[in-house]
Amino acid sequence: MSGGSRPGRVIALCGGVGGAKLAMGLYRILGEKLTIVVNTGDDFEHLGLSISPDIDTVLYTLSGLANRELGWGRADESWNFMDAVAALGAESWFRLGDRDLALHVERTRRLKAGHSLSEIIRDFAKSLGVKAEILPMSDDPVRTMIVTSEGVLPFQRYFVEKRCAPKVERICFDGAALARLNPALDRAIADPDLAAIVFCPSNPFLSIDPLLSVPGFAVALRRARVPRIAVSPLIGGKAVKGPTGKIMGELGIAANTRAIADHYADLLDGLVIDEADRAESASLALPVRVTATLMTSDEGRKRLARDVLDFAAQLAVRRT
Ligand code: FO1
Repeated sequence: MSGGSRPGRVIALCGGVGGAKLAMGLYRILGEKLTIVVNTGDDFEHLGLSISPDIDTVLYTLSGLANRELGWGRADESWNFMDAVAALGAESWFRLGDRDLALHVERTRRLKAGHSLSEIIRDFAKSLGVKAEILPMSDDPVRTMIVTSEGVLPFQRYFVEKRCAPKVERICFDGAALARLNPALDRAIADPDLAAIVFCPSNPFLSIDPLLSVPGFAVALRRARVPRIAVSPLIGGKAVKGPTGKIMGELGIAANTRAIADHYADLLDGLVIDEADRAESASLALPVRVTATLMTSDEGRKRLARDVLDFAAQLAVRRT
């Protein structure tokens, strides 16, 4: 994939904000040759609407509509609906912007009419001009539940309402045992043109584990005959944004790149880590690429994506 050769298909596994940044870098290079499998464990029903936060973050990011200040929702947003909801005394802890509402209302209408989430997202992507394939991990409901010191909390109650403050004891994925893997993922993995599988720098416990909890997902990844590479979400033992480091501490796991590699274990052929963690590379039992992983600009996203693809090409050569 390096040296200007034609890139093959890449599958990216992704949660919300951090993952979507690398997905965007990959999209700039690969266009329609990118398949993004997105976490739906954060999905929930709110104010009568079906919300899919991580899928929407990916859609908005790739279509250039993302709200970069908030890290979620749409740019150019107004909040008249939310103000009116709050004035009624209804729940306003989870904010839905006026423009953002369009996705939730139309998704809810179509789900009720019997369309699958995959079909709906395929159509939204087309309407928004996104050429990459965006796949919900499953069309069946999987709901991330956080077992905390304050009881069991549905994901968004923990993440948004409680601002990740309660101590995490365990994380469960309700519905996962019965969920069917998105069949399009099997097809993407079997694609002879497939060149790499990339675990975006999303929270492994909250954003990637829901994907791995769907029966058949980990098996499919193990069967893949292409390099599987993760980008560590940690820089100097801390997440750029979000509670990855805090949760690792609460679960009794050291917040370092070794723990990330151990977490994904035999699903990985290589790990990309930040310069700040270079000293840890000696303790890692798999091939490592050390580079700048902070993505503060579009150029930074594309540069990291290029690094990841170059690393994958290097690992592919080693296999042959
Ligand atoms: N995150 C917040 O911190 N506060 C919100 O009010 C909020 C609303 C929201 C609405 C639509 C959407 O797609 C995402 C939204 N998010 C909000 C982000 C989201 O809850 C999380 O960032 C993800 O679930 C974690 O990846």
